[in-house]
Amino acid sequence: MTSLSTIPHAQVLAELRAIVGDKACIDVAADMQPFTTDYRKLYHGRALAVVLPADTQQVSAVLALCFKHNVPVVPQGGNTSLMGGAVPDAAGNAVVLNLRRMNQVLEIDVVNDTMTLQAGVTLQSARAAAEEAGRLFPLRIGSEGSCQIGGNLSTNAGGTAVLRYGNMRDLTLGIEAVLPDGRIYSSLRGLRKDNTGYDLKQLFIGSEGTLGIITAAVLKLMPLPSATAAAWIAVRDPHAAVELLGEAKRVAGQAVTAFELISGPALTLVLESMPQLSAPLPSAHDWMVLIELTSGGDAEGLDATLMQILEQGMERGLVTDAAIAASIADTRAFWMLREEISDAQTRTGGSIKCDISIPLSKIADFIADASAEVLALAPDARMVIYGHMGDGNVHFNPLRPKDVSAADFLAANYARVSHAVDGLATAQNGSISAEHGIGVAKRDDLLQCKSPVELELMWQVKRALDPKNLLNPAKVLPVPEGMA
Ligand code: S2G
Ligand code: ZN
Repeated sequence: MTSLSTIPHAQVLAELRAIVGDKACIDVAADMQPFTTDYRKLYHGRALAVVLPADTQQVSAVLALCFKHNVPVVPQGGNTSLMGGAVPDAAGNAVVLNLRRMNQVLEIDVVNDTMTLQAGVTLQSARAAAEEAGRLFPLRIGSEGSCQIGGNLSTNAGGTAVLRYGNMRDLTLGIEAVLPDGRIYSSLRGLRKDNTGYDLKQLFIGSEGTLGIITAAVLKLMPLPSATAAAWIAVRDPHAAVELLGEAKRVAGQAVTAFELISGPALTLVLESMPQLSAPLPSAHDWMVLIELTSGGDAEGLDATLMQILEQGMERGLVTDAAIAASIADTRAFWMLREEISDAQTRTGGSIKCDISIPLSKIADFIADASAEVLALAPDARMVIYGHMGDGNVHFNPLRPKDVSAADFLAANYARVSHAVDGLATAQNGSISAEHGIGVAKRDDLLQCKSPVELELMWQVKRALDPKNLLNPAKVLPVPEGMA
């Protein structure tokens, strides 16, 4: 165990217990395991201790102690990171600081349309609290039952409603965060306009716990839609999907809430993995779209709008079949098929995750080019391609063939396939991580897609806020050659 600490670990543990209490300080390896292994069970770290602080003051005291004694700290919410961003490395000298005990909704102001809550509130609880108050908190991702608001903020989470409502940066008015030295930064103001100096909250949002630990936030609330219309549509190809999206925006404008692309292999994977689910269309298709419209108006009007989009799509040869949700249960069934794609990959193993965003005008060509490159490298890979086409973001996740083990498929293909796909995205001025963040999985890939000036600036910010490099060390920022 390589220790950086200036005092014996036993003393660190004693001081941690004095801050958070015995029960909230775990140091038995077996008990720490759920906190030191990532969601996809790809990263298996070790920790000096896991602490579960009850409030911001305890977070501050823990960070001040660790800063004083050079003890690295790994912030953790629901531990649903796909990029290894929320678990320690194998050195065993870090403290994992898990926020799940800080799970209170502090205020809902329905006149100001804001919700103030602690970072450890799960996304599902936050959405439920908003709905109880007659409002919508619109962030929607499959892991909502376990992911926490703090983690959604630290990765600037997106999900399936970004097209209409934006991502966490767009949904946040203020945050509270604890700096590596224990100082508390607070901008918990519910103001939609505040031009008083730098917008510091945006430094912490999306920084993956490397600049400060977000402990609370003020989030925007939206009107609860009174009408929802959804359809599962078979489209000719991704180009047709892009054209159909243009038609939907022309006809329905802001009402277009979600527009998800799903490849045939992605749906097949879900149906094979969950045989109790029904296929949404009578026959198989190479490309499909799940579209959802919502509005504050009447359901009949919205249904008519959806029908108009489908008729136009049929007339223009973009749409070859469609199933329209006849009830909320149908809509939920469509979303379950879509949201199961992620877990079905985790259960199957051998998924090469490329979370790409590309200008919408180029996304169809990218899908064709990347598919050709991947199939040249791994001819039998299952082309699990799906996601938020409306935001120019697709999860381009080649998956192992059934007769090849995950270990063999990843060993043979992970590096070259992800390099090829990321390289194509970068060449199109796209992003190699649209919503999942960098963690450790994509850290060194930033050397290929970030300019030296961008990396220098990020390191300058990191050094200014975390001069001892103790907070979530070795995450996000690669060390450029020659840099000390
Ligand atoms: C999605 C979930 C993570 C994954 O389903 O939209 O962001 O497995 C993904 O790709
Ligand atoms: Zn996604």
